[in-house]
Amino acid sequence: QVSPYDCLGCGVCLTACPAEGALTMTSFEDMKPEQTLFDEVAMNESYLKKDVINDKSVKNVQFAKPYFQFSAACAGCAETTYIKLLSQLFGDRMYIGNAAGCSSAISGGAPILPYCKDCQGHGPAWEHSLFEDNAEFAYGFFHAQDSIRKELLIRLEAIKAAGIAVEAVEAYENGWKKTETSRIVTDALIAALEQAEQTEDVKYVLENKEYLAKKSVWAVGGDGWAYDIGYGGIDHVMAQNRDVNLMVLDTEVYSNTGGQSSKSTPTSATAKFAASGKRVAKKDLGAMLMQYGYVYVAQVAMGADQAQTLKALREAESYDGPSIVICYCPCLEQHIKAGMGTSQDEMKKAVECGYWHLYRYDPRRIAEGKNPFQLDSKEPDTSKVMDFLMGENRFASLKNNFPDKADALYAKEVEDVKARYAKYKKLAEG
Ligand SMILES: Cc1ncc(C[n+]2csc(CCOP(=O)(O)OP(=O)(O)O)c2C)c(N)n1
Ligand code: SF4
Ligand code: SF4
Repeated sequence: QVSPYDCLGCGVCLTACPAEGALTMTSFEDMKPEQTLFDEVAMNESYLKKDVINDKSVKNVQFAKPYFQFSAACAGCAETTYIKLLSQLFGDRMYIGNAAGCSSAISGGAPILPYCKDCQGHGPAWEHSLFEDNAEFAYGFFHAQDSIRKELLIRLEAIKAAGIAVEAVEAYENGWKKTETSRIVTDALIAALEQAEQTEDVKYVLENKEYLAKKSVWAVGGDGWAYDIGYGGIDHVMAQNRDVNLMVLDTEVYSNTGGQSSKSTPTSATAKFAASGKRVAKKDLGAMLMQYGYVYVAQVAMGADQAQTLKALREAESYDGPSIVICYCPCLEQHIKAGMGTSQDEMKKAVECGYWHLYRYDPRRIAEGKNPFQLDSKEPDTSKVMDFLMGENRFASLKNNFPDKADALYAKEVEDVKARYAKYKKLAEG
């Protein structure tokens, strides 16, 4: 059910819907009466059917409540699609640090805030960090939680020793860390303690009950943050081997300040500070962090493979260690010729030609004797790279403005693309 008052008319649903022709764009005036249905049915949580909601399939996860709704992003913006999905998966227990950038501007633009809570009062805790310290900022969330929980576990041991709610305490101690059981054992513990003798320790645990269930700590931000300004912090936090997750919304430029070049900008792309085309290859952030061996690293593009995106986000979150998911994000600043209504399709094209690759590096596989690196995208057809580049004015404009330099830079970009695939293929072969 679409909300006519909130639809931006971007047209992404028309190009992304797998049932071709199922959706048609019609005028706002015609659709206005539908708003009541949206407000009274789609937004009514009591109609959510718990049995159809699960996070294991793309279709089913869309029945889960998004805790990120109606942002002020550009129509067709891909950044919002990843944040929305993340919020559907973990929103009721998320702590988010958000680096300055489009994702913070669209998330914290008071008075219209897209983050929300559910009928039980659960929802993401969100805060805007500085541009340069977002990973450290989220790491602070992690440490605060960790310290409080250590004290809670000491109190629970004392409660158990006093013979109070022994079974519920044990179930909590064994189950709080697992995503699937955390909420269940926490609710059971709270219920048991509420019925128990109110000793000082019991009162302490109940006063701090909001900290009992497992939290999902995320640092979210753009490539300017992750590849450039905040990279030192990212490297430090990932190296600590603690349970902190990063989501990089990679638009390949500093989008929020008008499209400046970052280390993520690829060869031959034009951007501010790279008006005559970027000369050097895109930094391979994922490959750099894979070197630690204990960091979960994934690269995704929702429009190319929704199931792989879902899998990567779930794996990153469930990994009891540092994780980073790098998400390809078509953006207004890339000047896609076909328009932002094709932003999901553009991701598909990027992966088909090998401009972008899908992979997951899961350190848990090492203990199972398996290759931790899995290349999820198929062998690309690199003969289509030039078509892809010419479909976006950030590349195509180079030919008009610097005809003497363009061909050499395009050729270098094609070589960069091929070299990247060769590197990943080798990694996948073990
Ligand atoms: C230290 C510092 N330098 C510059 C800025 C201004 N600034 C705010 S957002 C931003 C660009 C963000 O780009 P990116 O991280 O790629 O995120 P995007 O907007 O693309 O999502 C800049 C330069 C700042 N806030 N702090
Ligand atoms: S995808 Fe775009 S056009 Fe389709 S319902 Fe959403 S905002 Fe409206
Ligand atoms: S400038 Fe790009 S990243 Fe920012 S809101 Fe617009 S489409 Fe999204």
